[in-house]
Amino acid sequence: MCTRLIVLLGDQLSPSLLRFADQKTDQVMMAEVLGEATYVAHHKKKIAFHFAAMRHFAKELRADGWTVSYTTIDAADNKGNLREEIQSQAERCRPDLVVGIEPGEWRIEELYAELSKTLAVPFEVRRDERFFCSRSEFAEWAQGRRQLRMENFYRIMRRKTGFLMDGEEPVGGQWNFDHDNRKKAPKGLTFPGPRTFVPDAETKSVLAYVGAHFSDHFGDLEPFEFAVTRGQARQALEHFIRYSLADFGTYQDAMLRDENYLYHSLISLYLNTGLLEPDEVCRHIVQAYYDGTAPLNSVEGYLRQVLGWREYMRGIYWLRMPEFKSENFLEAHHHLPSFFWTGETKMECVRQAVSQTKKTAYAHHIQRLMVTGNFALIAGIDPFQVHEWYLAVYADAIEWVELPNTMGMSQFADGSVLASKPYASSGNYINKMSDYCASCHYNVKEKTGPGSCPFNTFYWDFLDRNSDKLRGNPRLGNIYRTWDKFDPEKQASYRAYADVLRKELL
Ligand code: FAD
Ligand code: DLZ
Ligand code: SF4
Repeated sequence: MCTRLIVLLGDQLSPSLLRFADQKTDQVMMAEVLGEATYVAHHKKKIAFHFAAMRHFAKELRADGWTVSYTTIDAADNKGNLREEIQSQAERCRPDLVVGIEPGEWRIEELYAELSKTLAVPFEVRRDERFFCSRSEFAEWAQGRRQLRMENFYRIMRRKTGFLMDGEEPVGGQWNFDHDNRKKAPKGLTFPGPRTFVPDAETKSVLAYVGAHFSDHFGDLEPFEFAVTRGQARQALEHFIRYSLADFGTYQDAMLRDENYLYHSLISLYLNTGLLEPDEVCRHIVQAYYDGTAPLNSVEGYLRQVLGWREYMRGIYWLRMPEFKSENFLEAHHHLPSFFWTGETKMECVRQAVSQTKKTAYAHHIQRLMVTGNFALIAGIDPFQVHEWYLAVYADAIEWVELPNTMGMSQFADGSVLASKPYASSGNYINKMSDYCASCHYNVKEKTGPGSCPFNTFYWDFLDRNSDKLRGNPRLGNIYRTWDKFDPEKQASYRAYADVLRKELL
């Protein structure tokens, strides 16, 4: 018997979510269920990370005095899905009230709406207070605006939180220091890499289970080096601040062969499951600037990702779901090529991004946006299939953050709601920001025809194919003027070779 039964999901591993609750009378429930591990075929590391982090969190809650009913994936009475687990725990505990916290995915939002009608006891959904901006606050900001630009939203968040603010003015006199950022990584840089952790006995038993039962899922299970507790996640953050933050901004967009992390933090999976909270991350990052250990361009650049982009993506997700998921503004219908799963392609940039993803369940933002995402966009792959791929393969992928990044920012499937123009580029951008092209089968300098970089042909073909939808975009005016100046034979050669590539690659 308990007064309230509080449901915590695998991305709600934050004690702060229990601030409203009473240890003496309330009970927490958590459940590892097959349904959550298979609604898309998640990367093995992602499943293991969630189960291991959930188990460790439950243990910490119990040590802290909470009563936790926890169903492991191998429990004989495991119901296999959240609906029945919640129903069965509610019957067992017979509370006055079941409490859920705002979930991170639309399908669970629907489940909660259904449970509030069908459960024998009242079901209440509480706000997830870990975010700086509530869903309703974002909706208010968005109302009546023709364009929802991240930069405007970010400034409001800076003012609201006071991070890097000098009264009403931004510290350093500017909101954005990107002109100091985004350099190619020169030879000779050393990268500390993220803090790694050795699995304990609990995590090892999860790894054994996942290895035995999810062997058909994408990705390598081991080595498994993620943090699985809040304490470890904090160490990972401190390690990043100490060794990488200072150079984060400058080389944020760089890509190097066989370098998985460069100066990136690898904390999105900890933030998205709640092992770290956005407020503690922002406070520690900003402190590094005041302590003089990291320059403003890096600190502001990092703050913008967490306080700006992350909150903005969540706001857009809840504003635009459920229609968002089926949008396809550019009417792209090709199937996702098999090399997204195997990495077997002669395009070195794609090979690097996919094989690294397979090994680590991680790729940094520019690999996701300008390599795999860019390829899918300009080749005309169905955005829903692209979305399902990103949701499955990255350890940090929860739909509220993955879907707007994929369907909105990367695939332009919402037609300019999120991004003011498509993130489409030829091989030139990849060559500028990486060392991939030097060892590629294709020649980035060749514009089209056999042996040329496929990104070059697909780029112009993409603009040409989507001319009726994109030509009017003021940010694409110059590029369409360039296309219009190509003589008709040159234009025809791009179109013809794009057909050849589609047959070869898709
Ligand atoms: P860093 O580069 O060190 O950045 C710091 C933090 O800023 C991240 O941990 C993250 O919390 C936040 N951040 C940075 N960019 C974004 C962004 N665009 N949106 C939201 N938060 C951001 N991020 C996810 O957390 N989950 C996803 O499923 C996801 N899917 C993506 C899919 C596509 C197609 C693209 C283009 C981007 C996606 N991102 C996603 C955003 C971004 O790529 C990752 O947050 C980042 O690569 C995580 O690595 P990191 O922790 O090393 O980040
Ligand atoms: C990703 C994931 C996995 C693999 N397994 C579980 C699980 O067994 N139980 C659970 O509560 N959550 C899991 N998660 C995270 C959920 O998918 C996430 O909580 C929902 O998508 C709601 O945001
Ligand atoms: Fe990628 Fe083209 Fe460079 Fe090859 S040449 S690595 S396909 S951008």
